[in-house]
Amino acid sequence: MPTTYIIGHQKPDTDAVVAAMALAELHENTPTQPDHANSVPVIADPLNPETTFLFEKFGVTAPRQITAADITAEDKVILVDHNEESQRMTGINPDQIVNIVDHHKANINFNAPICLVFRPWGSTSTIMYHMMKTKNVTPSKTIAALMLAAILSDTVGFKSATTTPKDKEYGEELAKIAEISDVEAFTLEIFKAKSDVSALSDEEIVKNDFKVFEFGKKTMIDQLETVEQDMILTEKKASLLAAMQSVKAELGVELLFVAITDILKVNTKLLILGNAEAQVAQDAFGGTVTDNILDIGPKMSRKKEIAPAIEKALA
Ligand SMILES: [Mn+2]
Repeated sequence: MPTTYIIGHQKPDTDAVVAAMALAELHENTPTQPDHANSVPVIADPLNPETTFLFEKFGVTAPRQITAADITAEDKVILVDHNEESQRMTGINPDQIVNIVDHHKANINFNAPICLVFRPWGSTSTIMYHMMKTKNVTPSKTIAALMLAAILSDTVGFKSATTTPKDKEYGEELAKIAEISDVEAFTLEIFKAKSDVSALSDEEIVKNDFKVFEFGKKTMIDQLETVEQDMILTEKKASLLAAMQSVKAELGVELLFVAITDILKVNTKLLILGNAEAQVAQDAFGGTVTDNILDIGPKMSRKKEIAPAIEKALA
C-alpha cells in the first residue's frame, strides 16, 4: 500500500516534528479518508536538543529520518509547519504533495489543485488540535503533552507576537488532556532545554534553527532562543562570526543573520557578519551596528517581526 509521508521542514523544531505526529494520529482515527490509511510521520534532519529533551521526558520514539530517495512514485507527501520549497526536504517531487498544513506565509505554486490548511495561529500544532476537534478526535495523553509543548515553544510561552487567543484556549485544553497542571513550570523546563547550547558547536548554533528566504537576495536567518544571550554574545561572539563566514560560503547565501533571542528578557540581538548585512539590518530595524551586534529590542518572532522587516528593507 502506498505510504503518505507527513513531514516538517528541514532542521525541524518541536512544532514541525509534533505536528506531523499529531496529524498521523488524527489519520489513524479517521482511516477511511483519502490518503489517511497508511500515514507515517517522518523527519528530514535529526531532532534538536529541545525536542530530544521532550521525547525523553515523555518516553517517545522519534519519527524515522528519511531522504527523498525513500519516497516511491506511488507515495504521497503532506507538508506541515512549512510550505516554501527552500524549506522542504531536498528532492521532494512537488507533484506528490497532496496537502499542506501550516501557519507561515504561503509561497507556493503547484501544477494541480491540492489541499491547503492555513491558519494565522501561533503554531501548526494549534491547527492540528483544531482539526482533531473538528473530527471529534481527542489526542492521546502523550501527543497532547507534546502538542502543548510545541505551542509553548513556538509562541515562547504565549509571549511572542505570533500568539493568538486560539493558542491559549487550545493550550489550556491540551494541558487538561495531558494532565499537566503547572504549565508555567513546564514552559521553563522547555526554555531550559531550548537554551542549552553547551552541547552545540559554533556551526550548530549558526544552523540551529535557520530558514533561507528568497528576498531578491538569498537570505538566511538563524534564530537561537536562549536564556544566556549575554554569555553567547561575549564569550562566543568571535567564534560564531567565523562559523557564520564558513556557513555562508557553504550554503551559498548572500546575506546571513543570526538572531540571539533572550526569551526571559524578551530581547533580540542580531549578529552582523559584514557591511552588506549591517546596511540591511540598519535599514530594517534602525539603530547602529556596534561591534558586529545590532540590538533590535523586544522583537522575538522571526516570522512576524524579523523576516518581514528584512524583506521590506531589501525590496
Ligand atoms: Mn511552527
